[in-house]
Amino acid sequence: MTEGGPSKRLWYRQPAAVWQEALPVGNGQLGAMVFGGVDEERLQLNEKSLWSGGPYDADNPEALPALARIRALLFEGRYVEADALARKTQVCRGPGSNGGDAPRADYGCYQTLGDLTLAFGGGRDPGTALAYGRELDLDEGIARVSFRAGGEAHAREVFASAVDRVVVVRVTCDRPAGVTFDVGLARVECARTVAEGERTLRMAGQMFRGGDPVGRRFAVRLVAIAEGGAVRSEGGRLRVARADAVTLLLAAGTDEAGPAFERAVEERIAAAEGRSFADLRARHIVDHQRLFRSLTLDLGATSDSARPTDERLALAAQGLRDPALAALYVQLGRYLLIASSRPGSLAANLQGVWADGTQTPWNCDYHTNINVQMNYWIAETGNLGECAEPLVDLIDAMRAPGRRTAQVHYGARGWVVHTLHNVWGYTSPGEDPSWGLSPMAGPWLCQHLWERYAFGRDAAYLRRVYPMMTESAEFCLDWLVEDPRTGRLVSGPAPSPENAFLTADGHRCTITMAPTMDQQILWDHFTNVLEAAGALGDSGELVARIRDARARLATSRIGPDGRLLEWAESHPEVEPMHRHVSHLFGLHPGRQITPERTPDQAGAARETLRGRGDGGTGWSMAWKICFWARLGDGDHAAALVDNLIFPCDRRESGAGVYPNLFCAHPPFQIDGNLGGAAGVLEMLVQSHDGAIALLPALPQAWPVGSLRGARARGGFEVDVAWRGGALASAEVRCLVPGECVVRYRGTALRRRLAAGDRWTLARGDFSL
Ligand code: FUC
Repeated sequence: MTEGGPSKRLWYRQPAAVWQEALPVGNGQLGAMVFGGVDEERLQLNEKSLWSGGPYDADNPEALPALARIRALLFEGRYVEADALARKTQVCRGPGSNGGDAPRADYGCYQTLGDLTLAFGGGRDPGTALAYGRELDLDEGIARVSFRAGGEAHAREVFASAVDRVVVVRVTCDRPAGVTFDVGLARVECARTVAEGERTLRMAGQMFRGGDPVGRRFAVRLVAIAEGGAVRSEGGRLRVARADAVTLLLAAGTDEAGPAFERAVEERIAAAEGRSFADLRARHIVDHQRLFRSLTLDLGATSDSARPTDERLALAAQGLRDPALAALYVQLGRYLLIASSRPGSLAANLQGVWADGTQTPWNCDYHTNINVQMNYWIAETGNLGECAEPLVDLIDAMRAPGRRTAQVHYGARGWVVHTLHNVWGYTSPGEDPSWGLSPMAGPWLCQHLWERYAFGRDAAYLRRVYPMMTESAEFCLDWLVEDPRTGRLVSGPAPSPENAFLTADGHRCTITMAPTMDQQILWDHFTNVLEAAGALGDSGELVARIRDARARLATSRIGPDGRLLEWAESHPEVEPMHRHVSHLFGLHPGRQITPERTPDQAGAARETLRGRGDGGTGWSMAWKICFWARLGDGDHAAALVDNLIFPCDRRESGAGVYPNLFCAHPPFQIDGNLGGAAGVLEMLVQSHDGAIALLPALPQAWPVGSLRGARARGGFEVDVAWRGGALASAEVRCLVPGECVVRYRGTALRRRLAAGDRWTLARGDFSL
């Protein structure tokens, strides 16, 4: 076992009994959950593109003819009729995601690749293994298992190399010839495993598309390399006998990579075989640390911080604060993004890349009314910008199907995507408008295109993504209509995800014109496009139309109870504590509402959050950390950090974290991991409002600490250290020349910086 430090290591004194205790490794494309059994090791495998289903045209020709009528009904306040007509027409054609149960539907489902099992066969009882330890070393990106049995020291290491594109398993024993085990590779359906020669297994198959296994093809290749002893194949398994040490190499691919995918898999194994284990491991660590070590975080520790992770969680449930656990949660979030989203891989889905079974929750797809966006909130601030590349690719690939959906559903130019998206290019609405109709999902996604530029200031990159942004803005211009009552431009019909309201006569409805979230997203998107146009010198006709439209957008309003209105009118919510807090988009991740520039709206946002409460699903609590951080209330944000990093089995709602710190919606959803991590960083450094704000929401619970390597908009890297709850020192490193404004507790300092400049600041500089 290594001494990774309490914020860079998860560790346990027993093997994983269930999936939510196993430890994840991944390289963007491949994922493995390591169980660490004594007698049998199980690695549950994933390949990011392994989906059932296939492309399917779900665009609904009945949508457009009904659109104007629904809008007219809504403007007249005839919500019930509008809702009924929307339910009939503003939905997909066919079963869509089939209520989240689509393994055998065209929509499809992300599924397990299968299990790699190592059966040690000694009949060893985990209880008799001594000094058992299992860890995930976030700093090296390696999962480890070690124990003593029969007087021998056994050890395993598992990692997923992004450089060599293989999963590597190393099995060792301190006694020569002490390694003996059988290797199996299997999948519950649609796959066949055969041995090739004496030391290779090949598993291949084809996924279901509809009722038949005629969908995506896949292949897995595993080779066992023994040092000493022997390997032979028998009945589709490999038998390793009396080796000193063994390295297993596993590669996998699907026909998503093209018809020659099987050859590519073979080539990856052949290339990896040409390297020693030490070489593969060293290359992996260098590659992983290049990303992982770009940011360090120290929030302080207690005497309990060095205890096993599950014990730390149990203490957290008793109300004991372990600030290093929050730091660990941040670093785990960064680790999970590195492991599930690398340039060239598909974007991180609802579970990143790790998902077991053939019916995964919500088909483990891309949900776009909070989830996939939240996955990437930590990419830029957490100094992992390159990990956002798959999201850029995902958005780019939505455009072609999204143009067709925009035409068929709305007669609009540009591209649209709704709440659901899968690897087959699904952009139609979901089966029910209350949750499935999020026409502003595309503009929301485009925020990430802009953010990548805002942080990196790479003009070549901006030129690449600018057409995706403007084309989405073109959709918005066609989609917006004038509210006959106010003359303002409004979005709709659309829900406020996924809340419902009561009409004056007590009916439950979900669809309106001008839901607050949509209006805020539109402002944000138009603002980003205008700033991008400015950076690229585009002053064309489209830009002028966007500027005009932005000035005419309906804006957020404050209700009689002091809260921000969720819908254009003041309707009572059916669920006042609803998990979504969509109407605060402008506070986070948007930048329309800030305590400095829009104090009234910020105050209304505060009331809104008080009304919604501090509970909710995993991602809901993560979002609330971000909101309170943006409101500058560190103690409230920290209370939500505590709420989030709480053992989910100790709470009726089931929300919190599992023993392996995977976030529980429930079930596991990675958004809460990545969004919660982003929230903690948001408490320490912000840069959305024209200045780098140092410690904008530092809670009393973290009086001493430091953060190094955070990224800020404008092309800066920031270190900050604090003592006694106050700034001790800071350094801003300039990556892109420009003016830099740093703010601490209301005082702003300004300096022009050249690339490479380091600006060192002390507390006294802010004349405190
Ligand atoms: C959104 C949320 C749900 C869940 C699902 C995957 O629709 O409202 O809570 O996270 O995505």
